[in-house]
Amino acid sequence: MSEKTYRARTMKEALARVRRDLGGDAIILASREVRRRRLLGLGPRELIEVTASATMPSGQDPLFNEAADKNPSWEGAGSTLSAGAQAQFGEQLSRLHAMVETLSRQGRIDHLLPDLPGELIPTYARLVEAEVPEVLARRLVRYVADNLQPDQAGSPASLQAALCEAVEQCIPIAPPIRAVVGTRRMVALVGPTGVGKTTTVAKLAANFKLVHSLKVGLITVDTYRIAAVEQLKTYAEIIDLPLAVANDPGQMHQAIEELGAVDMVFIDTAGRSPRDEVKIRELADFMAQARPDEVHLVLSAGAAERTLRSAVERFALVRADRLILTKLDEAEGLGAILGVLGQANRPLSYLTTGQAVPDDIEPADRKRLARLILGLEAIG
Ligand SMILES: Nc1nc2c(ncn2[C@@H]2O[C@H](COP(=O)(O)OP(=O)(O)OP(=O)(O)O)[C@@H](O)[C@H]2O)c(=O)[nH]1
Ligand SMILES: [Mg+2]
Repeated sequence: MSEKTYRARTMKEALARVRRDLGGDAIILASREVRRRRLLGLGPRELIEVTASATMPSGQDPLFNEAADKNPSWEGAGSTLSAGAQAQFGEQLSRLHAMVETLSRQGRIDHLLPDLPGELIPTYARLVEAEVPEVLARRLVRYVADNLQPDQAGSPASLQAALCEAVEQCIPIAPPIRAVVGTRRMVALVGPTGVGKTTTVAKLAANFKLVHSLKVGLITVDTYRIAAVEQLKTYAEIIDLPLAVANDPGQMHQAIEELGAVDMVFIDTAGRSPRDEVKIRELADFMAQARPDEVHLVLSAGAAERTLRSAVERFALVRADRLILTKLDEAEGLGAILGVLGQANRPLSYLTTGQAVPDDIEPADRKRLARLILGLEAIG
């Protein structure tokens, strides 16, 4: 098993290279920050250096091939290892473990993570690979390291549970929408274009009507595109709900009155580009007239961290008090949203996991999201 060293600007980039070169099962032996001399001052001065080693698939590791030669039943990849090969493999693993410990004691693991127990390096790598922002990943691993009981350090299951718990601490949760028969509760969904607002309104409305047997009405203020009104109208017809349209903020009261005595009103709004401050202000005017009980900012879980952060910043004008994360089924590297949740300082109300109305929605659950972020659980 040979060691290889990779240098990149960020830990994430370095790990991506390791993965590309050595495969997903590669073992990270050490990582550190290095300074380099730059030609004509070009390129970054600080780089992350990662030393990794491949865990060879059986049949490719010379160690196993050697065993195969001595074992006539060997048939290449996937075959059962002989007892001798297993013993040798175990020995090699212990040597590797000892090496990591030595490196760790020498402070060569990473000065970004001083005193990090060697066992936690894969934990850190897992967070970075899940696209958790590096600063947060370091904080999480630090937290796990500081709270680890001596008997937990050697147990991967305990480490995983501790990490999961640490991630859960970063996920604020809002209770699901609470509706009371005879009391009108108004909920508006706002957010960037195409994130799934209308679909989510339809999912929520259908669930409150069909599962909770409440009287539900819909309002759309998305009158910019004919197709948008048609889209909500279609859902309203299928679910059999009254729909009112407000063309400008002044029509909001009338639209609410048109719905009559309902227990729940869902307001669907036009998608706004976070860069379009004028349109976001107009949306804020609609909200000022409607005075909804809850405003949920809808964000696509698959969006880049920068995009999510800018949406949170720009939509602050609309005073959203909760977040809905959509398209979890499409997203890769959910870790980015952890940093965004910290910035948004708003609890998560719902998660959506597909296009199907009304099924693909669930109340946000801290444990479930933490496990999804860490890749310990799959959607569905
Ligand atoms: N995979 C997946 N697709 C979704 C989900 N939610 C919505 N979509 C799809 O995303 C697309 C856009 O959904 P809409 O509900 O029209 O989005 P919107 O935010 O109302 O869009 P605008 O009104 O144009 O801003 C549609 O094709 C939906 O089926 C989800 O949870 N997962
Ligand atoms: Mg829409």
